[in-house]
Amino acid sequence: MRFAYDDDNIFARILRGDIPCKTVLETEHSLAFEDISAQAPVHVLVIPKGPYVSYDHFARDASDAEILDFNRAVARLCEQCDLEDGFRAITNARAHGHQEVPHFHMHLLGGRPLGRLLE
Ligand code: D5M
Repeated sequence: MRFAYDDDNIFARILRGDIPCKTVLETEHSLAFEDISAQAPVHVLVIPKGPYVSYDHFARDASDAEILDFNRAVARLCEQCDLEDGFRAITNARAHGHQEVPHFHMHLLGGRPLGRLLE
């Protein structure tokens, strides 16, 4: 698969500091910030700083250091955002996944019962 990264997407602009975000956590290779249209009391987007379009792009091409950093950031966020009662982690990819922003991001949702996702 060929992944073409669009430098002009909104999360790339957040990473460049061109537009603001409400940062929750920043690490060497990752950034977490509040989703602008929160669906739960906790709704954080976790993104790598590198130019990856989707989860499969990131998992295939990112360095071990970037992948470890991302996953450790998620674990830190679970503590920092008091998600001990549970959470949902979602990542949408491309058209069938209804991905709106073409920079890989993980939605981390929690703070209330989220209901059943799949039957
Ligand atoms: O969802 C993309 C998500 O990104 C959606 O929940 C809104 C959020 N979003 C869009 N623009 C911003 C800004 N500027 N700050 C914070 N959150 C934002 P997906 O469908 O997974 O691509």
